[in-house]
Amino acid sequence: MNQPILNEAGVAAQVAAIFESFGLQRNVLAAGSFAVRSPINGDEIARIAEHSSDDVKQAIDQAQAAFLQWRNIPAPQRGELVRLLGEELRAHKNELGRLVSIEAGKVPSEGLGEVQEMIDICDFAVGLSRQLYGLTIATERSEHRMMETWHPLGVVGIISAFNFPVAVWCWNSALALICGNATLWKPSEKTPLTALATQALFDRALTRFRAGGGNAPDGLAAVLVGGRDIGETMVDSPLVPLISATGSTAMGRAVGPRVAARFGRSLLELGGNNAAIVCPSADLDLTLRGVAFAAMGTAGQRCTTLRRLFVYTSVYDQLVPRLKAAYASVTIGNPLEGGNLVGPLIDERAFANMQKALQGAAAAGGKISGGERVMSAGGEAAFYARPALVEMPAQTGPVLDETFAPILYVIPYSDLDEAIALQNGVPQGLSSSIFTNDMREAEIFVSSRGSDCGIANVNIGPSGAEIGGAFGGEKETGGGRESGSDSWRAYMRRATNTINYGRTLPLAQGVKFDI
Ligand code: UN1
Repeated sequence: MNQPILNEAGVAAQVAAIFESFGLQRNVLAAGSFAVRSPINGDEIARIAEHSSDDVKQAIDQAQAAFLQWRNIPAPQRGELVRLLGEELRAHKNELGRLVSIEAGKVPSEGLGEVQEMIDICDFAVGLSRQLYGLTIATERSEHRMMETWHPLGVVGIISAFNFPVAVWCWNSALALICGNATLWKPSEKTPLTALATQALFDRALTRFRAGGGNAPDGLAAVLVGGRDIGETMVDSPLVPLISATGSTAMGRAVGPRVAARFGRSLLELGGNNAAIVCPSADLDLTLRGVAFAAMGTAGQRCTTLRRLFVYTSVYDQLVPRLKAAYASVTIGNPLEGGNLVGPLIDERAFANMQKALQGAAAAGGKISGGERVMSAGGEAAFYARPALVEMPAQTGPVLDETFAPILYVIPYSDLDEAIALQNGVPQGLSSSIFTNDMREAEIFVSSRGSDCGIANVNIGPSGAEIGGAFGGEKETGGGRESGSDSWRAYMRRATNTINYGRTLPLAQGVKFDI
């Protein structure tokens, strides 16, 4: 690449134009000392203002005050605000998607796909705003009624990662808001610009909501830019009853116990070490495409990325050479230039971690194809890598870890139970797949003796989930569930109500207490 990719006339100018089109001042991009870089070429694209711990405390107080008002607004009206957010996202999908590409390095269809997830969850939340159902429960006493009611929780603290810089906020916020909560958002230090842009779209929706007669307090949803201390202040605050954190298992280990120490709730979506099993009856064309996207897409930087592949011995020699050919030919480079399927790793450290894992794999007997740095793609300060396919003799060494990079470990197997045991034999439990046309194998895989993950798919790779399902996983993945199904319950508190509409006072369990 001879010409600079990001310069004043190029991508930095695009960032400024996107900010302006969202109603933000261009000078926000030069308002402080918090440096933001694009992984596309490693260049600095902004220096923004950082929030202090005092700012965070103030924001928590303001969010708490907002919550006290917002909880009184009927849920379907709260849904109207989220509907307007969805409209803003639809209207600005291209710009926000491009900003995701610039700041997180995603190829255009994945940047746009991320915004589509936001739109989808807004639609879902709007419908849900009329469906926050509680149960009516049979009571053992006459002239009594027993029911469950769901109430807003308070301020929800959201900690998000660089790889889905905006969608994960939206999964949490769209639900939290319709449930009657206020939200505070600490985005990844690597991707604050997309957060500021998203906040601007939220503010536009809020203005329109108010113009239409809606009653929404200030401080209902705020973004806090900065480092670890911002997260720590939220994590330790008794005014933040729920912390929803997405990131590494190490981060979750720091967050979970601290929130638990004050009896707060945490919703953790942590590391994955996702596997797929390729059975003898698998449709190998479909498998090839499913594996390629799941393992190489987003440069291996999804928490759902396919990292381990167990291939039945009789199809190994048909599938693995084809996979190797796909790995050798995949287009790697600037995600803003048409046609590339694999963009950059987020930074140098990600590349170093990838190389370390590959060295560990080689030491454990792995045969590596790919994995090298692709130098011409973005210059010295950018880190593009050819995805690596590693044929391993066994599940050892780095295969047991989540390395946030495009490495696929391939291991042969000859017995389905053995393959399921291997697939479950790691500390993480996010997502999993089986490729098979044998109904029995498919059903075993999704049964209680099959995959132990939060997501178990058939003839689909482990990544790229729709928002309608509950998203999250078991074991070191943290146990939280976000997004669809009944995940909304995590953002509310449940009350059991027993109502006596009679004139006597029968006690439960037949207890007598006559005075
Ligand atoms: C993540 O990587 O943190 O299922 C989320 C998927 C996406 C979400 C990934 N819908 O791959």
